Amino acid sequence: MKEIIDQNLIQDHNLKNSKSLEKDFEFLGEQLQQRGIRIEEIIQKLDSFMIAIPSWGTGTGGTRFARFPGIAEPRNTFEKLEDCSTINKLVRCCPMVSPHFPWDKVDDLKELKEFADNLELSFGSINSNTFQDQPGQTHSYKFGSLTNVSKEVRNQAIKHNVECIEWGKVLGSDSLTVWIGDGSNLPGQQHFTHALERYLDSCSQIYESLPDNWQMYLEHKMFEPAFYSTVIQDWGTSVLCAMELGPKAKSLVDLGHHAPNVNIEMIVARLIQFQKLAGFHFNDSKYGDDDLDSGSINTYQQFLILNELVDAEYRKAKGFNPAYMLDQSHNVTDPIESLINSSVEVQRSYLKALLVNREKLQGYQDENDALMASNELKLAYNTDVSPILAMYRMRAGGAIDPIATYRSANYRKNLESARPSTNSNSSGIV
Ligand SMILES: [Mn+2]
Repeated sequence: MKEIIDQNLIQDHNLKNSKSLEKDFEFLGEQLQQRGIRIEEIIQKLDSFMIAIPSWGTGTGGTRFARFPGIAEPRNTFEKLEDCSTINKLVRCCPMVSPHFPWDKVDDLKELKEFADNLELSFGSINSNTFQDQPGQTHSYKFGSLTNVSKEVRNQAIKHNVECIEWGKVLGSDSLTVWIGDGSNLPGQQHFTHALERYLDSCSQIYESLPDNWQMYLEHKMFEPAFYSTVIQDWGTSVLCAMELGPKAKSLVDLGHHAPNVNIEMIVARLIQFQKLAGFHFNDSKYGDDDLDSGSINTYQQFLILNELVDAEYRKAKGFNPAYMLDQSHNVTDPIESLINSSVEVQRSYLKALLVNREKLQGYQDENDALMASNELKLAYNTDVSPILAMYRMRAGGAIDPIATYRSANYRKNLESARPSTNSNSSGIV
């Protein structure tokens, strides 16, 4: 593949913007200095804050009503990696791809690993898929997978997860993310307790196949595809299962998988306290969805979540090492643009959380000064950290303005003939 986003293009764009960026960065540095914050220390923190791209997010998403594909969508895993590389070249904070099997299964996984290596990409958590039937599959998941009443069906789902671990080992991953759509659509359809017993039994068999350095991320979701009850419906059930399974099992927090108005940042604090926070699927939602771009709706909530993470970093909380990933559906935007924007929005929340003066906040808390405690958070949240984000990208070889640079490359147009439409409807969101 011809390198369409090349360094020269990025540098040409950066040249146009670098002078004003230097000025903005210097000005912000002076402002932060007055608050006792050294901007160079803050910007360095971004070096270790990386967000994985979900391979399936590179294709246009859809709803159960329709999908409206864009041009030059990736048709296979290799092309998905090309798009992930394009994103990372521009933002320099997304060097990992989280694959989804069997969607991303290729004949030669070593070839895929080499392909990723050449693009300076590595593989994040492996996602299994037992929420839909695949062509040629012996048993159907219509009535569940790991919790199905039939042992044959459960064994098929367990086998798939164990295979995912094997494939992940070849790709250099070190975690398996398990989300199941199992549940029921009518009261009485499923015995709540027996279904969860079957889940634990199935997961413990998968757990036994985990290499020593691997973790198992349990992802919950309140509803959908099951609309009356879901087996792993909330963080309580998820963490109970993680505790039953063992230290390698942890709870994954997908921002869109909670009941409305739930205090997600508090859930995050609880999971950190008990060393059960696996990581995140970042997205945003307005109603009961998990599909909108990160930071597009509830930016303060996203900041408060990152605030808990930075607090855990600050306290050097035991066992704290969460994995960050985006998980959203791009129905009307170019997925590359949404993933660029979203990764930067998560970085933005992280940066703002770094600006909170933790000693001051602790002081206000100890004095029961609710108003000033809130104002300390707001001071950080209301600071425009855009110059730090842009400076980080420029120094790392990325684009000061990644969207404008991407658009000027005519990426999709240039790939249109190489990637003809397949009318594929395989994009999913979990
Ligand atoms: Mn998810």
